[in-house]
Amino acid sequence: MIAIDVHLDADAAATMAGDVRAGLCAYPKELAPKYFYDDRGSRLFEQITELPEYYPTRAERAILSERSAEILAAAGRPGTLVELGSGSAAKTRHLLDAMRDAAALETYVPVDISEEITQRTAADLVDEYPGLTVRGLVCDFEQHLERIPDGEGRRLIAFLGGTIGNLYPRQRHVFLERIAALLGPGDHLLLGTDLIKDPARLEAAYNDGAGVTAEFNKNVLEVLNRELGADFDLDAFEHVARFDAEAERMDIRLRSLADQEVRLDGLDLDVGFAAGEEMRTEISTKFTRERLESVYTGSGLELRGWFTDPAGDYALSLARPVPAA
Ligand code: SAH
Ligand code: AVI
Repeated sequence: MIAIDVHLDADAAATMAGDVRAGLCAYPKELAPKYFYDDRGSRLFEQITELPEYYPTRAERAILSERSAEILAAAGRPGTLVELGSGSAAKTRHLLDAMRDAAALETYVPVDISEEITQRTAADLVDEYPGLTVRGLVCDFEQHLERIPDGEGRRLIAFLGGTIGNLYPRQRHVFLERIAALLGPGDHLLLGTDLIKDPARLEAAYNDGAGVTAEFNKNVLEVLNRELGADFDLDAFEHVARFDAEAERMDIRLRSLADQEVRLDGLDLDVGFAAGEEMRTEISTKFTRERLESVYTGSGLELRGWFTDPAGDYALSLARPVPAA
């Protein structure tokens, strides 16, 4: 059984228009990473996950393939898996397999801003897991978490891939507080986080030799051209990705290669870019266990389990709301 609720309506179009206007009129200019993910952006991200330089997906898959049964036991054998930013749910199969093997698997709830990939993922999963109910939600998880359907029984909310790292500290704090409020007694959060390591490896992961990350980054300009009638020339920008050691995050930008003016008909806006000017399109925060523990504590959550790959590149952590005293 598949039911997908789509909550990307006129409001979503207005939100995008407002966000983009504010971001392009700010100094320095900035665009939100959620706008990467139209169908092409989702496919480009899938290609990134297979790049030799991009280790986080392989590291997370290694943990899930080895330890899903242990993670699920620690999470109290949930029957419902809610996944935020689910994408293709490629690695999620390890969790679903372990739930099925424990005869617990009932419902999977993918939550993603990209409708195409969510529909494809839902269709694939009902074929692969006979009897599985898929109740998907296409929405902005920062705005519509409360639309996640209530389920019977114990739930695990998974947020994989390190996508939490794409939120600023303030956004992350609000988001985790809302997740804490969603978790009922016995429910858990399973969170994927990339860990701090040699900056050279971090920077290589976001500056791949094949140029796929550059294409993914520039895809946000394609999205604006289509959705907001803009005339960005993709060849007039270059991809930039640097590690900001102080903020402990990758800082991903598009740099204008010339003095240029861009027209956005949908916003009735003309925006000037100077040669060399950089516009941030994404941050990707890297964590330590200590830092994550303090992030959890500040949001009313407590760390209950810590699972890393053998190289210690990446961590999955299990958390639950701090029990009332
Ligand atoms: N979980 C997958 C995909 C990670 S890519 C993995 O680990 O490989 C990030 C995913 O989050 C994309 O599928 C994107 O569409 C989704 N996403 C990004 N921002 C979002 C938002 N604000 N609301 C809902 N989904 C979002
Ligand atoms: C989805 N997110 C966790 C990816 C990351 O690593 O921050 C997106 C990405 N951006 C460039 N490469 C991958």
